[in-house]
Amino acid sequence: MRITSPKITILILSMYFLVFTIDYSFTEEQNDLNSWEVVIPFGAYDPSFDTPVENWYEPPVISIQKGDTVTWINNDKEGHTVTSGKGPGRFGWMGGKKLGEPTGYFESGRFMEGNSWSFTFNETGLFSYFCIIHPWMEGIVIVGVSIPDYPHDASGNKIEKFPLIGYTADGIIELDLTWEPHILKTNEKVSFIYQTYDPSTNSNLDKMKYDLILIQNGEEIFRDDGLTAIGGDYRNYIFEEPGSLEIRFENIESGGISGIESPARAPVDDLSLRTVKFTAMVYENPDKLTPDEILVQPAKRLELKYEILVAIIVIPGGLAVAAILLMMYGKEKPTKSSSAI
Ligand SMILES: [Cu+2]
Repeated sequence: MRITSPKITILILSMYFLVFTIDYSFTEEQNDLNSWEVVIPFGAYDPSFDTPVENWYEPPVISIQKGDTVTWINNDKEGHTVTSGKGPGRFGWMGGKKLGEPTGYFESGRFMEGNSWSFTFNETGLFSYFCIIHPWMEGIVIVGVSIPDYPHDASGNKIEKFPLIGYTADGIIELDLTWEPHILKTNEKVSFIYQTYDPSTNSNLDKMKYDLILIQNGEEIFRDDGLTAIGGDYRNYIFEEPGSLEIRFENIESGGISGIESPARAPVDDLSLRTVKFTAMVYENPDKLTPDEILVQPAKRLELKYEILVAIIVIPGGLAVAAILLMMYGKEKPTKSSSAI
């Protein structure tokens, strides 16, 4: 196949613009690990639609870790505050001249042009803030917790390897448990995968009945019964909250006839002996902690700019790529008699 140079140029340009556009939309201001800057740009004092600012606070939403410090720098010509709480937003302020509602968690007081104010966040959560002098100015700080790169049990011990192995109190049944992904996070699907064994022979026990119970922060959040049909089973779960977790298998007993002879097949007098417990920690997911409030930012410009980017770069870029692919493969088709496509 031969591609003429103008086509290559178009292809490269399209790719460049696509990549450039994608990069652009994910650009985030990030400094040192523990210190962050938010700039109050020139024009933030002005609530009108032709104000030169793109955002009242730049960036308007900042995601940090617990213990990090945020410094707000005033580059505007008027004094501003950084006040925890909910501002009325530009339209709320315009409509009813309402002022915001401070929560009292942090309050910078007025600081003037060229000055800055810092606050260290030692609590996790979503904190909105505003300027008490110019209440249309709003921003958000999202404080997550640091997620380790390995899983923990509920006592804070590192889980070194999977599967975790547990035994019933009577020693008759071994239960091996693993979960994917290994680090449990909120708002992300987890698969618990487990198998039952006869520890005396190390053979897989099929058709074992069990109840699976998930207890998080002392509260039962999931209960289901099942059968390890071919010696194993699994359940999926999505955690909504972070915190300590107990994964408990109860009432494990033979659920049917099997080809495998084992003491585990015998009737059980005391099912309370047939429990296996594991623990784990669920972490707050910093990637899926989205603000539940939408900020009204200064100008419609932002959206417009995005639309223009899409219209003039992404769509033609995509079309150019499609066209080139069509030209490349479209032309080749008739010449290839035995295509493996
Ligand atoms: Cu202000």
